[in-house]
Formats: sequence, C-alpha cells, structure tokens
Amino acid sequence: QKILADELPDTEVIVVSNREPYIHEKTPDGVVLRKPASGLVSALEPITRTCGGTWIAHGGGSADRETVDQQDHVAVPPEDPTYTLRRVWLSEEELKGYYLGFANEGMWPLCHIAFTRPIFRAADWDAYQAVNRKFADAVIAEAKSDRPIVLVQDYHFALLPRLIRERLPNAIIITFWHIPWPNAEVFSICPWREQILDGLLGSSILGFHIQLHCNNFTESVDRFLESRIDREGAAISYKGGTTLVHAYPISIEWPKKPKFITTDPSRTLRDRHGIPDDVKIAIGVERLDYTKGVLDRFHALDEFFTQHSDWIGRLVFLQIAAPSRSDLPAYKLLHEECLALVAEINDRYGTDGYQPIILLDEHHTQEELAELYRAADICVVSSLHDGMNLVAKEFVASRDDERGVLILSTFAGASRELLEALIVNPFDPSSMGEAFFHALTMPEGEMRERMQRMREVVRSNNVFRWAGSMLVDAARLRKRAALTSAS
Ligand code: GDG
Repeated sequence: QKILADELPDTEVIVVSNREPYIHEKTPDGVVLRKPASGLVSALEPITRTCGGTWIAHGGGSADRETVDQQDHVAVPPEDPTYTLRRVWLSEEELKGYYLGFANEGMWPLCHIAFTRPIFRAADWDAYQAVNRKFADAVIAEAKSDRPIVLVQDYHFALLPRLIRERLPNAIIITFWHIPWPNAEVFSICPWREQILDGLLGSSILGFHIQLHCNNFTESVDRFLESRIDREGAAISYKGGTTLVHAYPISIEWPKKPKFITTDPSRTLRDRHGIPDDVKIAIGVERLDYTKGVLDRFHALDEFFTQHSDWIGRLVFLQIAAPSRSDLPAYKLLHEECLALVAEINDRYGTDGYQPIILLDEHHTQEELAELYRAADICVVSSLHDGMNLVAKEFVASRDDERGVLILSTFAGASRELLEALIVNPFDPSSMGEAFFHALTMPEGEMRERMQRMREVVRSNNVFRWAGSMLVDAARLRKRAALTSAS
C-alpha cells in the first residue's frame, strides 16, 4: 500500500486470475462466500485486500451455476469490503476448452514435467484464445485510466498481456507465472509455443518463483522468437517493448498473532480421529493433484514401516486431499489410485484400533488446516515438481511453539529458501522413508533450531515483500520510461 502511494501515486490496481478469491457456494443456509483451496488465492488475497482495486475472475461457484441473478460486481471481503470482485461468466463449452482442456490438460502437465503427457487439442486452443480475449475486454471495461497496473495471474492467461498491451499501451502489466517453466526442449512440445511466448512478452514484468524458471523461459524465447536478450539486465526486447524477467519467490501473510493456541493443540484432532496421545502425527495438506507426490509419500511410509517395524502403531499419517479438477480423467484416476494405496497400506499395517493412514478427501476450512498444522509432529511436502508450495510455508508460520519437522521435496521452489527442512527426493521412497525416521528421532534442540531459522525466513520473505518487490520494479520501469521520453 505504501509503495503504491509513494512510488506509483494515483495508479489503479487490477488483478486478473481464473479463480475467484471468494466463491459463491449454495448451502442449506443460503449462499455463502468461501475461499477456495488455491495457492494463488492464498498469496494474492492479502495483497488485494490491503491495496484495494478490482479483481477480475471467472464466477463459477455452485450458487452461480444455478441462479440467474448473478452479480457482476461484488464488494469483498464480505465482512469488511476493501476491493471489488468483477466476475466474468464462462459457458460450459468455454470452460471445457479453456480451463479443463488447454490450461489443465495442456499447460499444467507441460510445465510440471510430472510424467503426465500433455494433451493439446485445436478446439481447446480456440477456446483458450477466446477466453483470453473475453478477459481482455473485461480489463478494458474496468480500467478507469489509460495507465493502470494490471496483475495477470498464471498459466490460464498467457495471451492476455499482449491483448491488453495492444489496447492499453501505457499500462504496467505484471504477469506472475505460479507454476514452473520447463526447459526449451520440453516447452517445444506445445504446438502454439510462439503464440504463448508472444503473449507473455506483452508484459512489462514477467515473474517466476525461482531463477531456474526465468532461465528456462529466456532460453525458450531465444530458441523460438526473434528477440534481443539482455541476460545481465534480465530483460527481453521484442516487438518494440521490453519485458523484465525476474524471480519473485511467493510467500504467505505472516500470522499477526497465534490463533489457535491451547495447551495441547493436537487434543481435538486426537479425540476426533481416536489417535492415542503416544502416537505421533504426520500430515500432508493439498489439493489432490498428481504433481504433489501424494502416492510417493505413501510409498515412502510403506518403506519406513518395512525398515523400522517398531514404529508400526506409533505413527499416523493424516492426509488432507481437497478435491480438485475432478472432471478430468487424470485426476479421477489419481483419486482411485490414492484410495487403493491407502487401503493396501492400512490393510498391511493396520489393526482393529489402528489405521496408519487417515485420508480426508474433502475441502477443509482454514481453521481446520491451522489446527492440523499445529498438531503435527511432521509435515510432508513431497511434490514431484512445484512452483513454490505454500503449505510448507504455512506449516512453518503456524509453529510459534518452534516444534515440528518439515520434510520437503527438493523439486518444490520452497526448498531454495527453507534450507533447514529435511530435503528429500520424492522419486526415492527408501531415502524419503529414512527422512521419516530422522524426523521422528530428531533431538528437541535440533528441531527447534531448524524451525527457528525457517520461521525467520518466512517471516521476513512474506507475501507483502513478494508484491512489494514487483511494485518497486514496476515503479522503476515507469520512471525510466518517463526519463527516456523526456530526453
Ligand atoms: C500454485 C502452484 C505455488 C489446500 N487444501 C485446502 C486448502 N489448501 C490451501 C493450502 C495452500 C493452498 O491451498 C495450496 O497452495 P500450494 O502452493 O501448495 O499449491 P497450488 O494450489 O498448486 O498453487 C504452487 C502457488 O500457486 C502460489 O504461487 O506455491 O507451486 O502450484 O494455501 O493451505 N485450503 C482450504 N481447504 C483445503 O482443504 N481452505
């Protein structure tokens, strides 16, 4: 807010993302506004709440699908509104092609290199282009000036920066790509690679979580487009414009004060699931997605029980698996595989009063997640590939008792910052199994020291710093442009 006021006065902020920060859900008590399970929303909502402006997103909650009096503009957050949510309505056909098809069956597996073959269909590409144009129209309709800051979010909108640039040449367009960018060879699989790159280079700033993804993007441009690349200045000049390509590691809002302190934070959880006090608790929290390595952590647990059978009966794994993209075959299959593997492991090691894995495959409230984070002895993040991973940071931020061990995949962007986690290769179940043993037998002093260091990192590299660094760079670009045009 301060950076905006000082460095970019009188500049309106427009955020564009596919997912809404508040979804309208139909419940027996009427329509309620609920925050979705989304890393993008977790990170960006505190920023927009603080800075104000307009957030443009697709309106697709269960209440929207059934009612006819959908509101285009909604003041949010519901309890204390500070910004406007502008909803864009998409037909079933548009959603199928643009969202389920091109974005989630094409771009998502392409960028994650998670051994799920990307599917590219010409009809999906047509829908993707059309929906990007529809969102460009919404940005133009909402912009009150010719020089707004537009924050474009994620792989759903690769074409949007160029479409906005053509109609608002003086806008500052900051695009953030929340998922990895693959190397140029892998990226070349995409039949519309030139158009995707051209679209993104309409941005003033293009942000990724880590330098590796910036380098991969720059190499892809070098290979497929005629452009001038200034590697030292991290800038790409193309079609008369310049794009700064920079790493901005995303983060979370540092909790203001501990919310759920009780003498024993695991009490209610133990009572609810019948977990005795002397049994340790490991947790996993995610949308059920094949990039998150959920099956792989269960294989590691299996390995751990085989190698350290004295731990059978003394460790329970609680896995939150919020349903996600469940209309897609790859996600349906994952859900089935997950249920089967959990049943197999529970069958192998379980007894009448003991189930080693408790799978909670439903959406949970943020309060429930906070309770879980605080109750856990171990939190496992075993992504096969992940832009950042906010669960790792949320776990660390929740632990004001400085206890608990984080087991973290080396393939999550978060592993570049949370160096004191137990860093693992999720493709190697036996070494990940040993990480369970290390975590469970870690001396108290070492556990605290590791947690203290990680907490310092997350407290200082919080989400306001993430947004602030992009805005500072944007202000610098605007000043430089003003000086150049004056000289
Ligand atoms: C993308 C990138 C990047 C999970 N289950 C529930 C729930 N969650 C919340 C978590 C967390 C968020 O969802 C998940 O964030 P991640 O970062 O782990 O993953 P993606 O959704 O894949 O996010 C990722 C992120 O964008 C930001 O740039 O870090 O790499 O893939 O906040 O707490 N929230 C609720 N109920 C659940 O059941 N309320």
